[in-house]
Amino acid sequence: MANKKILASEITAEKIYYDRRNFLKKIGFASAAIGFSPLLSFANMSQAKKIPHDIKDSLTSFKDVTSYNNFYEFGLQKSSPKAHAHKMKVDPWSVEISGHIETNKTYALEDLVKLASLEERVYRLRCVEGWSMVIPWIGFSLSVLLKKLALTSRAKYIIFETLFRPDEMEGQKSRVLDWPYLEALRIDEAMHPLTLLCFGVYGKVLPNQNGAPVRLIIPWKYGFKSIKSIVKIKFVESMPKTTWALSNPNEYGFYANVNPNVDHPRWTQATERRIGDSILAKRRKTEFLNGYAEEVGYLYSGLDLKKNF
Ligand SMILES: Nc1nc2c(c(=O)[nH]1)N[C@H]1C(S)=C(S)[C@@H](COP(=O)(O)O)O[C@H]1N2
Ligand SMILES: [Mo]
Repeated sequence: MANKKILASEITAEKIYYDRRNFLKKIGFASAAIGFSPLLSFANMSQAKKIPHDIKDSLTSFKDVTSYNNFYEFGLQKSSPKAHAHKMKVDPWSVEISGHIETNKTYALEDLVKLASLEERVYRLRCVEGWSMVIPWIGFSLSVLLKKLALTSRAKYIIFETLFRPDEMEGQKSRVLDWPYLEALRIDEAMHPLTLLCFGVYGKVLPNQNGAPVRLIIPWKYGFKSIKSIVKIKFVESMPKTTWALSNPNEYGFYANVNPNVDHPRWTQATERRIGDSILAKRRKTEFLNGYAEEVGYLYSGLDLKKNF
């Protein structure tokens, strides 16, 4: 009886996925024809090169990373994305790139992921609501992609757009936000090597609730800048209006740099609750630029961060 239990728990989702693929291969189905994206396999992700980091805190559990989420396209509760994101179809997937570049370009996901070898990077994620996690993301620097595109001199900002498909993303049927979800960065922020184009987490392809199949991670900014499930990228000349800044400009700015010295109008940003800590644990001190000031502080020299929050 005990034995049987162990065996059952060993049959993980990946194993089932793998066995099914091997089986289909043996019987001669092309993986593309049956809707797998062979380049985004578990095997790819588990081979990502581990990049050294100096975060001493332990990783947030896989369970918390994949079940306590913000993805308003699937509802407002932290549990909504996990409950509903499986309805989003992520294969086929492509990313359309336009604006101030020499020629517009569309990348199939399979081609995008091939632009560079994948890396596993452990980053802190600090949500504007006051909680944080430590997460092993997989991807490569967004700069790899940007260097392949011939930007014109008018490309000063980069806009990202999430999938808009209300039939699969039921949260989009309500007007809580102005859909599709839009985020943007200054080009120098986007070019910074820490800015990650992310395809996986914890050695696996991104679960839908974490923004499959491709999202952004900007570790020194509040989580809402790290836009999920990207389908469009556009280069523009002037600072665009982004989703959260549009919905409440007094509370959410364009920059959204993690800053313990600039409070949200309704709560402090000086401390945070690490997801997974005991209810009795003390809140942790939030670090300026989420602890990445040495790397990215220069981007904001001369900028009044109280005004440009
Ligand atoms: N498209 C889209 N991207 C999004 C969000 C969203 O609601 N829609 N939520 C953001 C917020 S507020 C946070 S904190 C992070 C959460 O990422 P995670 O669920 O993978 O931890 O995703 C960000 N990206
Ligand atoms: Mo967030």
